[in-house]
Amino acid sequence: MVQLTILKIAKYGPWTLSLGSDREHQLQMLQASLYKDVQKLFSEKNSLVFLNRADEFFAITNGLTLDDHVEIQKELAKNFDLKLSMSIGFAKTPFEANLKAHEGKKTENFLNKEHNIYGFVNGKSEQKVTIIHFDVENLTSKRQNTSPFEISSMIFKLYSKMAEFFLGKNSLTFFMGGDNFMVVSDESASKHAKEFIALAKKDLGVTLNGGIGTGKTAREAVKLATKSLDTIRQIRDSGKEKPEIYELSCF
Ligand SMILES: Nc1nc2c(ncn2[C@@H]2O[C@H](COP(=O)(O)OP(=O)(O)OP(=O)(O)O)[C@@H](O)[C@H]2O)c(=O)[nH]1
Ligand SMILES: [Mg+2]
Repeated sequence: MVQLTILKIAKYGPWTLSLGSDREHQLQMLQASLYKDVQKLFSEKNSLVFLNRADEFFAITNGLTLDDHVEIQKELAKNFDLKLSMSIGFAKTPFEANLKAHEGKKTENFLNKEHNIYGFVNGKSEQKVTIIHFDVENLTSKRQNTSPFEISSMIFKLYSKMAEFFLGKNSLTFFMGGDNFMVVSDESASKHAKEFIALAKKDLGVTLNGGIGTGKTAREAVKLATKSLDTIRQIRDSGKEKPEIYELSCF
């Protein structure tokens, strides 16, 4: 079971208008500081937060209870005038957990009205999450004869293809910066990762490495996924033939 929490700034649209038209720099600073606090508060509870269009975040919250969410809302209220809504969902796959969270908000299924928390919470019941950390092989060499903006264009094409492919596998893809992507996956991560690595090579001429991690919490899964990716690099740098994917699990 994967549990995720969708965080959204409440009544953000009308509030942004209240700032007048010289507002973009203020909005960017607010979004960056909000992200920093949200990542800090959730990661302290062994979750991990993924940016989704800057005014919305996806936290993978395996093992977190409703009380944990209330605690985080109270902390955020100390630092920000704006309020966040939280919608929690859990399911066998990340995409279905996202649907449950969405349904909880849409049908106003309150878990805690005072703190704007909706949805369905699994808390400390059976939890398991698999995350794939993808990284482009040797992007540094591409920088020699391709300009920064053209690199970005290629990375976003790759992001678009990856998001679409993994959505078809009930999995959620996030861009982490640089040439890094993370996919919150279902249980068939290695099969799907291999398929996508072949597709990216065929359609975009991009070589990817995929580190896979399975843990009880998001932080544990991400730690193992990144360790897997670093293991691929170590094998490559030792002169041996590198595997395309590598997998570690705490189970
Ligand atoms: N989010 C995130 N970004 C990273 C991480 N490691 C590196 N980066 C970013 O990715 C960029 C590219 O670095 P690398 O992927 O190490 O460089 P590379 O030339 O592609 O080398 P290899 O991936 O080892 O083939 C860096 O400039 C960082 O911005 C990571 O673990 N997480
Ligand atoms: Mg790379």
